Amino acid sequence: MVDRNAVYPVPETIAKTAHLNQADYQTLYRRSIEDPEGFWAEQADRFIDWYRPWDRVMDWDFHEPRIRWFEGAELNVSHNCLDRHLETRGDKTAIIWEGDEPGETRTLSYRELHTAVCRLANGLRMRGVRRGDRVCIYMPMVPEAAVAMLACTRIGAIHSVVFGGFSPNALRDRIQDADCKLVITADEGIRGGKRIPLKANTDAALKDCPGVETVVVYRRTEAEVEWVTDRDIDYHELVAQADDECPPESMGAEDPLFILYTSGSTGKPKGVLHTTGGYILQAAMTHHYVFDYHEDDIYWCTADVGWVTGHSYIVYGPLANGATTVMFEGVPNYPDASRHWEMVDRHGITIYYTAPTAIRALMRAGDEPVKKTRRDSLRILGTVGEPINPEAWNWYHQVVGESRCPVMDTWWQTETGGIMITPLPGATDLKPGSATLPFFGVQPALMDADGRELEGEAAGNLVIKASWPGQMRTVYGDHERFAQTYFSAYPGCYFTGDGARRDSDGYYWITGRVDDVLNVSGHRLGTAEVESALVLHSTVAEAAVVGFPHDVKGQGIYAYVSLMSGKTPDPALKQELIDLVRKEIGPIATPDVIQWAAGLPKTRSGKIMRRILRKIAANELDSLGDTSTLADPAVVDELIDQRIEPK
Ligand code: 6R9
Repeated sequence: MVDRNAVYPVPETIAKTAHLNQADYQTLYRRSIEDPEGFWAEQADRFIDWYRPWDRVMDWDFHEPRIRWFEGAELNVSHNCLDRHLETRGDKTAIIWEGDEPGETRTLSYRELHTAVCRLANGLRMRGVRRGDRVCIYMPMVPEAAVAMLACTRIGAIHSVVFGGFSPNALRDRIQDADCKLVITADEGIRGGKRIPLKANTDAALKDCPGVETVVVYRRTEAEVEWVTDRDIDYHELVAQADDECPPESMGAEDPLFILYTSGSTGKPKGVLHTTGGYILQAAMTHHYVFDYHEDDIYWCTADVGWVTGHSYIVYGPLANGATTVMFEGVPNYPDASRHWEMVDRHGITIYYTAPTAIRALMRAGDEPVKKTRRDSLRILGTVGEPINPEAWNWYHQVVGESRCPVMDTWWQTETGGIMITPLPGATDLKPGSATLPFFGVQPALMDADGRELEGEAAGNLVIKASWPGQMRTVYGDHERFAQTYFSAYPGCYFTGDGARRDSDGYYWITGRVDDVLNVSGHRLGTAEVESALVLHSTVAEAAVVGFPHDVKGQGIYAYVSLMSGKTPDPALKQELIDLVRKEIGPIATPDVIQWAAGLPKTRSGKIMRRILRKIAANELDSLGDTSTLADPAVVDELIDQRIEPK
């Protein structure tokens, strides 16, 4: 049985070498809140190389909202991740890459990575990419994905990485929204032995993207692909023609660095915009403290560069700190459930950062695949993406880390740029399932439904009361949506969309989203996105999508679908709807359950009561709550009768 009140103090071995102990954390945290300008100026000096200093550390107002950090300063992110390391770390391994098949590896030193980035940066320029232009990166997990990101930052182009699991239509929407002029992709990706037709997907997406002038194609599998003369160019041909010296652009601290699309509770995914100075500082500094990073660590974050975790903790944070970062192309259970642990042994990994869904999936495979490996190089473990249940935390701590490695449960979001609530290895006693305490400069608070701040032990909606350098600056092309989404619910505060509880030690326990955002295997999805895909089908009158608790995925997707009158449901139609969702969004959005619904529970004003639909999906029929306000309470009984138990 899991002891839910257990507290794990800092292990002796960690305490001996840790950058910070508990008293250091408290002193620094207090300083970061009482004198943010002084604190952040010091950190900015320490972690980042600037071409020109700032005129002002911060200038923000959540009412407008307006957020600026280090205005007036100039820097270049690729310089910070590469050039400044060359003198002391030129031959140090920057990237260890492991392919989908075990043992297929490549390493790039800082010098080699620098050259690769300069060449591609020049190649992009030859293709007409200029400062401020948007470049879409739709790549598998190969080093060239990181090279592409860094090449953009080198010339001041704004990248928009789109996860390789997204469908052509999802890719098209993102390219159109950011008005990208160039796409970097690959012939195919490979994950878990399966091929992903990235170039074919790109070709399909680009049918409706006239603004794209160039497609750069990296050959991963050498598969035969269609070729559009004049538009398409082979990655190797492009870089072969390009010079290997490329002076970095001097960028303003508030110049855009990248756009990354993420799901919200309404409408299409939003283009989260991050800027240059604040973001890179947040990424570098959190990577250093949260993982207690030391020069000889071998660091592995198992995310994909298509998500924010890959941006901040595979590429930007580790490389800014001159670390060796591992990039893995495959999946945790291919060829078997020992893969990650074998990789830990083979590469001597010391810091391992993954998602609860991966931990739960591997936990299911039992202890044997773990125990047959050594894992004695491991020092620090981390998790991110969703709440981790104490059972999974315990297994991770005891079985994977042999009770020796502290587990950093890091809470943050695409919008926050970097880690916000987290333990620090040498400073924080751990409680399984709690993200514990705020990082430097972060001021979390809990709000009740009426917008009143709750004190002490409490549960409510999680907001952040003051800006931090890595905060998103706007929704690309739609500042009003930025204001509405994050700053209207609790005026003067940033609203996270998450609920949380604070215990008597001031520890935060994130309980999950309080809006209509799903978290499926750590992937964010809006219920509205899935619903809009379903209603595209000509037979569908209405659809309502909710999440339900899923043992491995965290949440599964339960869809209630009403058909147009006269249409009759059948299994073939179900398959058509599933295919439609996969086509519109991608396989990650595949509904686990589709239940035909003659009617949906609605208020008299016509609002769908999702609360009731969630209860039915979760089979919590005793706590349906008040259904008397429904326009037609009888629909609930019918939905319950026809409920489908998820597999
Ligand atoms: C980094 C990332 C953000 C949402 C966030 C929350 C959930 C992330 C968590 C966590 C509990 C943690 N989340 N980390 N919930 N404990 N340690 O995942 O960004 O994809 O934007 O998702 O993920 O619900 O609001 P993103």
